[in-house]
Amino acid sequence: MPAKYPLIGVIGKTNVGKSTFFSAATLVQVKIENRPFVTIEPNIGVGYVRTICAHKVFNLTGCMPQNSLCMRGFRFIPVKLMDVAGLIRGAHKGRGLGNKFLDDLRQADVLLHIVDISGSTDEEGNYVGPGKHDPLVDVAVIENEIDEWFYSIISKDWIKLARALDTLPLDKAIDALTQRVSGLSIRREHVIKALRASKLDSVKFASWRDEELRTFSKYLREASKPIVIVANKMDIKEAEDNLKRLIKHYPNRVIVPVSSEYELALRKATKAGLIDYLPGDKDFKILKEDALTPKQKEVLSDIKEFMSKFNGVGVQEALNTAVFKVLNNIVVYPVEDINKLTDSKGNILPDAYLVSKGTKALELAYMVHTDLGKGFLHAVLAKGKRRVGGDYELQDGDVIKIVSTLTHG
Ligand SMILES: Nc1nc2c(ncn2[C@@H]2O[C@H](COP(=O)(O)OP(=O)(O)OP(=O)(O)O)[C@@H](O)[C@H]2O)c(=O)[nH]1
Ligand SMILES: [Mg+2]
Repeated sequence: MPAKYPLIGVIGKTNVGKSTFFSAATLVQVKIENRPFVTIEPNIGVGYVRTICAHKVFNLTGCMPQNSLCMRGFRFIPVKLMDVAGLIRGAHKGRGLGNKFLDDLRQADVLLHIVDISGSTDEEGNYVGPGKHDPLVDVAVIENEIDEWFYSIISKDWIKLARALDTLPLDKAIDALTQRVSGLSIRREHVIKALRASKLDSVKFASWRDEELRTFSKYLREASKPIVIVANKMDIKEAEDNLKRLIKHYPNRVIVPVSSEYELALRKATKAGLIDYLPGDKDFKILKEDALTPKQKEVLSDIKEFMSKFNGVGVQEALNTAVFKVLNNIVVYPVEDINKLTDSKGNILPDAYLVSKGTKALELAYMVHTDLGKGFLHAVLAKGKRRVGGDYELQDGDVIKIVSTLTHG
């Protein structure tokens, strides 16, 4: 199984800033307007998660990244982002643009739920001005639409499937069920988790009624497509009280305060050479004071103030939270030369792989190349030149050489 980039789905009510967030994270230019249903077809782009680069950890002067980027000692590793059309209440019954377009997110590993925390848009996504709408309502309404979408896929032809599942021992039934939902990027462990959480692991499948099916679908969605709440438009005054209420109301949810608009402005200013800023920084430096218009100066000063208050503008934090905290991914660096930390061509720390916590050295070997896996002998960690076996559990930041009888990978 080759290493795959995590796919992050950007979802939310219409006109809350999904495309602005997407554009800020990927610098792909997309349509952004202050009215509902601007985005119709999905936008796909590449964003990055940020971590300290191993070359810093190993006290090297630099590296030669191939599958990722290194800037100022930070490794930026690609992730895929997908921005889809907006939802409204009743989308699963066909309101607005419906929810069929969510099928584009079948392969998503994690969802970012963009919420207009300033409360500037009503239930239908019309602009009504800050503080006029309660964003807490949106969280419940939109996530219900997501769960309805999931339920409609899982429940399709259920009776027929359930009867077949009941003829199998539980272990095989779980395999068959996983197979059936694999198009939703659902793995066996997700199915097991959902069965346990819904206390349905010893109940005959064919006896599930609508209620059981809904409960199971909800847990399965939570396990396979966890949602991070992005409290967007934090730059608007009214947002702060709403954020406090949101956190109080959802104490167990992962919530990241963000200003997508500020991040987009910072990235554009960086591209234009006006400022020095790396996504995820908590501050920036103005490079060309003279080239700035009074308006630009004013905006940058507002952004600076915001950043010191919120520890940055939040877009990078949202991506990092989704991949590292929620998906529990870690970063590992496969190399060929364990002394120089290079690949066969002499590139220093060329590749940074995102893998799930718990991934074993042998599994990594297969991800790098099937041959490396097939001929696996052992692995060596750069730290302490320690030799480890195939069942060694990789740790975040590991630089590792796979020793294999088949080295032509
Ligand atoms: N103040 C502020 N405005 C924002 C922010 N993010 C987005 N907006 C504004 O919100 C409006 C809607 O932004 P979009 O990114 O088009 O929203 P969307 O969710 O993609 O909308 P649809 O595709 O129509 O569903 C635009 O006017 C943006 O400039 C933010 O962080 N702060
Ligand atoms: Mg949009």
